[in-house]
Amino acid sequence: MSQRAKKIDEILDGLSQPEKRVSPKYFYDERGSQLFDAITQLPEYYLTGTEISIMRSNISEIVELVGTQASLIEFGSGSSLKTRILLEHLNELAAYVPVDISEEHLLASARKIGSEFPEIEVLPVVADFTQEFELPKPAVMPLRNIVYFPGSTIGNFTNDTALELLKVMRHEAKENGALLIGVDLQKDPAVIENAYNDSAGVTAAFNVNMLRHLNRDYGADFDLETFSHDARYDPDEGRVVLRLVSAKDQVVRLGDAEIDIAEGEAILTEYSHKYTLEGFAAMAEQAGFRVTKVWTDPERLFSVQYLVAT
Ligand code: SAH
Ligand code: AVI
Repeated sequence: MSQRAKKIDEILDGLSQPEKRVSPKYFYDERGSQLFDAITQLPEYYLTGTEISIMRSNISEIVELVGTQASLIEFGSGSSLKTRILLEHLNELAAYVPVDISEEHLLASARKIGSEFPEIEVLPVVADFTQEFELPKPAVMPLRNIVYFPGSTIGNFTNDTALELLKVMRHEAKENGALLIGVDLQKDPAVIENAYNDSAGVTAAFNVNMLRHLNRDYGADFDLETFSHDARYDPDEGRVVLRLVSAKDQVVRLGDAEIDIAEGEAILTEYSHKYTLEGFAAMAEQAGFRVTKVWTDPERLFSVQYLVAT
């Protein structure tokens, strides 16, 4: 079965569930990656600015923990924005390995990083990191692997799948490796909800763009005008729920399948979990990591954490 046919099966399977859903990884075609970059610049989207300021304020300590001649493996690297802070300060990096599903965007970002940091070997990997994938071997033998997972992308996975993903990262970190991860924290629900309902409508465009991606690459015929963005914070579950709500009864085609969607019915497109420090540490421990350092901002909106393999 081709990769495309497998993905169509996966999408149809999600759309056949009692609560229709499509994995958030389908946000990220080239346009989706650009819209995400635009989200990071929004005044309401506190995550990126806060994480960058935490990284900058603590960079000496981070550099000391990472040590020399490490291989930096980034999951979901996007535009590698925050990585630049690390690359500017880390000593004698063995290699930088950005891993992302958004092919054109990853390759363009990796080329740019390569020209900005000619002394660093940049080895991009186009892969879905929830499936098995091979890591390239750097020319210089790394002394240790540091997995980097910024942006609180971990929050886009349910508890079970987040644990599985942390186990994959633990496997890649190997015996003396570590994980440097950005984790968004629970806080005033209004602050969180605002971040996913920006006044410029960029998050809405990002959400609806998933349907454009499904139309173009997987032969669907969603009428984009008939779906609207919905984002709410569920304090009991500690997560934002993103949905696309249909304005009418309709039938959508995808390959040979026909999907009935009722007026007011929603397609779940993303969860964005917000953690407590204790809750995240407990999950990480189950995956074979111990949290050794947590940096936060003065308002404790966001955290950057350093975990060692146990
Ligand atoms: N790390 C960046 C980008 C975060 S956006 C930052 O912190 O700003 C999430 C990134 O993860 C996107 O670039 C997206 O393409 C990538 N991504 C999401 N799901 C993925 C998957 N299953 N496999 C590989 N990459 C994925
Ligand atoms: C990539 N990820 C951590 C973002 C988030 O905040 O959950 C994706 C996003 N969805 C809407 N806005 C941003």
